[in-house]
Amino acid sequence: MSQAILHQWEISPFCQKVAKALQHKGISYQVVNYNGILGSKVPRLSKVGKLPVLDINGQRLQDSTRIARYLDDAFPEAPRLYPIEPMAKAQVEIWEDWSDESLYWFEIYFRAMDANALELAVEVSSQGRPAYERMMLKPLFKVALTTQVRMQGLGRMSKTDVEAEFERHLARIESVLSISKYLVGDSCTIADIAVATQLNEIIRTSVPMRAVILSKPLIKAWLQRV
Ligand SMILES: N[C@@H](CCC(=O)N[C@@H](CS)C(=O)NCC(=O)O)C(=O)O
Repeated sequence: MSQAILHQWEISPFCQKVAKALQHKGISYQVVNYNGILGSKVPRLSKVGKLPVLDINGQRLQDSTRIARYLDDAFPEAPRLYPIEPMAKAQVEIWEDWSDESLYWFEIYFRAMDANALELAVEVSSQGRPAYERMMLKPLFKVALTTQVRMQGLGRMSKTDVEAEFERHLARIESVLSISKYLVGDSCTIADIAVATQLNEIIRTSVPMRAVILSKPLIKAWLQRV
């Protein structure tokens, strides 16, 4: 197999999800980052225009879930991301979809609504780029994230209500981890990778939410395992 290339933003949970999925499968890869103004090249990488994009075996794949499925199909001998047993597989896919489509918005909310979190996100997203690009990125980031989260709906809710909903999600994860080592059964799957990468991105930039997440002992230990 030729070397896989992951086109990514370091700050993107979906890109981190693919990086961890590749590591789980034991596939070596190189990373191309689109920090700062290099982000203007992303729309040319695929029709959808989002990251992650993975070049592998002469193919270009877009979307973290499609990539994860491909990795299991193309490398069946390596540790699986999705279980074979249908009920477990369905549960894994539901966790993954919930994480990508719902949990993700909490991360965007906590970044858009907190000046410190936004500052950290801009810092990571402009690493290796000239200082003026960082200055340009900050207002663009703020407008993009705020608009997205308002359109989605969380951005129109009170901070207290959003934090209470997030706490409920954490309580559910903590409760599942009190009966099994991973989210579905006793081995790490894409469910764990998808949820953990979203939580890790919240931990990375949101100081208040970092404390909330890490106050859950089972989640804290599980994040270290995943
Ligand atoms: N469902 C996609 C979501 C990817 C996604 O939303 N990526 C964001 C970065 S976190 C992106 O590329 N945003 C740029 C845009 O929407 O134009 C996946 O799982 O890969």
